[in-house]
This record gives sequence, C-alpha cells and structure tokens, in this order.
Amino acid sequence: MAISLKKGGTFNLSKKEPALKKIMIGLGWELKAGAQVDLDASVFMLGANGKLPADEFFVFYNNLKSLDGSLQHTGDNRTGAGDEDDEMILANLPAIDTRIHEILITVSIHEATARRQNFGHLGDAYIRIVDVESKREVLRYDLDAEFSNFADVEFGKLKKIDGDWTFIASGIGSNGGLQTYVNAYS
Ligand SMILES: [Ca+2]
Ligand SMILES: [Ca+2]
Repeated sequence: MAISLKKGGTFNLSKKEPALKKIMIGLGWELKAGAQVDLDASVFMLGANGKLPADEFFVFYNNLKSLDGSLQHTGDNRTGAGDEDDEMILANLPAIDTRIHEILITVSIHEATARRQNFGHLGDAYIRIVDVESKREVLRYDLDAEFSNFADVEFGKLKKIDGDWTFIASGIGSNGGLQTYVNAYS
C-alpha cells in the first residue's frame, strides 16, 4: 500500500525507501464537465539559498531536462484527459547536482488570467511518486484542501533535510502565474 499524505504531511524517502533511485513524479487532474483547462507542471531545482543555481534547473514545457540531466519532464499535456498521470517528471536521485537542496513541483493553469480559470474548474488532483523499476507507488498526495480560488498550486517538494530527501505535501495556492514563481526563484 502506498503512503497517503495529507496537506503538510512529510515522508523521508531516503530513510524509508533507501533503495529508491529512479522515481517518476506523476501529476494528475480531472476537469469538471465542460471545462477546458490546460495545466502545466513545472519543477524548480533550488540551491541552499532558495534560488536556481542556473536557469536550466527550471524544468518546464520549454526546458524538459535539467542542467545535470537528473530530471526529465516527459512533455506538455493540454487536456488532462484520462485517469493516468497527465504530466510526469522522471528523476534520478543519485544524479542530482549536489548544489540542489530543494525540488519544488508546481502546477499552474496556462493563461489562467486571460481565460479566467482557476482550480475551481477541476475535480480531483494529485501528485504521486512511483518507483520506476518496480512500478510501485511509493506515496501519494490527493490535494485535499480547497484551491478553487487559485490558478497556481505548489503541489509538493522534495527537500534535503539532514542529508535525506524528504517529500513534503505542501499544497500552497497562489495566483501570480508561472512567471511569479520564476521571479521568486531566479
Ligand atoms: Ca499542460
Ligand atoms: Ca486526468
């Protein structure tokens, strides 16, 4: 059984899953009837100072691979159709640049302001971590809090705490668009 986290919950991957090397971070969502929303998953790989050590550590639909090659975004999904993961990020944990202390995963609605959209147009949304080798789901966070008034959500983050990669189900909503995150972490 996979571990199911609630908002604010944490899971020490390095301690509880020491054999884990290659992981798939899967993000899924469902649209409410009639809604047409394009969500984009993005990853910010941050140094100890909370900033991107180089632009190429920002992984998104226009930069699918991180500078160190450890992270790969599998590509843009524009509809969220289907029950499977809608956007996926593959990570090779031992290959992550030692300068990286935090890996932040956000999901934002494409052109939310122009289209007047927010997470209220969405049904279920989740983030999960799967062991690539065994295909086993290690943990999952179903976004349980209310995000209806937001167009962007930080779904979760992997943070290095005392040398261990720890997943935190942060679930923090905002409304500035992807550019606001970019400005904050550049
Ligand atoms: Ca998308
Ligand atoms: Ca879906």
